[in-house]
Amino acid sequence: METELRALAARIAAASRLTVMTGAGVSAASGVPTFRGAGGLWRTYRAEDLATPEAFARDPRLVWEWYAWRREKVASCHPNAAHDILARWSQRPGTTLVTQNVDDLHLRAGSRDLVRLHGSLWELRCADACAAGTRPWRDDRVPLPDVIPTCPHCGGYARPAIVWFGESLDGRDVDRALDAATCDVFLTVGTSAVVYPAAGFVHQAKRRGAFTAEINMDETPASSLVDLSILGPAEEILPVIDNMLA
Ligand code: BJW
Repeated sequence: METELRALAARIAAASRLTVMTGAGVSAASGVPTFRGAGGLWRTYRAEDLATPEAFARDPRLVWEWYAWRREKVASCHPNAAHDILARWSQRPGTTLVTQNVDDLHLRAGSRDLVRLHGSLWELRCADACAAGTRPWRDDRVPLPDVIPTCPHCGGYARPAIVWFGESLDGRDVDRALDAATCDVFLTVGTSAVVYPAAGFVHQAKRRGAFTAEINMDETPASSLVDLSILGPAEEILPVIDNMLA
């Protein structure tokens, strides 16, 4: 393991362009539930019932109750060592942090040049896509005053500014992530690598000649593709690599 970690640290030290893509596993040590695997959110709830536009159209109250619960949970969580180290690395020119996480813990840790592919739990937008309400607005209140919040512009329902299944990601975010896939080192951390288009970025990076690596508790579909697969918790592995860089 130490040889692998030293090899990765050497690659990172030499990289002009470093891209790190994270998933829910990075926030697990902060107490934010992951989606898949033991204790994952999808073990208790069906994605189709909660994280699709159809689910919101069918029962906005149920969907908002789920989001209110998650906002409350995340509000009491704090960035862990993995967020802190990635925030520090993000200050280095040429580094891009791409996340699938909606908890904003990378932002709270002070990350720069962050691409949030799937939106934020802390932003809302108009569910009817009224002209002024398509631009997300921030709302950190916990709890929100109304079970179903409304759009300040048209008075219709507001919804979480999160990318649900079957919805397109913001084209600008995808472009930034694809641009960052042209890099010297592409490191993927704490993601099950099954949700597209995010899961495809490491393939792009590899095709474009990047050294690719993964840090995860378990093997994923990306493990056999990457140059280096490191099994272990991100909040323990990243500090070891960071020490090797010092
Ligand atoms: C640790 C750890 C520790 C634990 N240290 N590690 C191509 C092929 C097939 C399907 C599709 C395709 N293109 C599009 C699709 C459809 C769909 C999709 O990908 N489905 C797959 C499930 C098959 N994609 C979409 O619908 C996307 N839209 C799109 O592509 O639009 C165009 C289009 C539409 C329709 C058809 C075709 C094209 C949108 C995806 C939006 C994803 N949104 C969600 C949830 C939002 C709800 C919410 O959060 O409120 O985003 S899904 C959920 O999964 C969430 C996450 O960001 C995302 C990824 O999960 P992540 O982060 O990987 O978490 P986990 O839980 O899965 O994994 C955690 C990992 O951490 C595990 O591996 C652990 O081992 C590890 N771990 N502790 C290190 N301490």
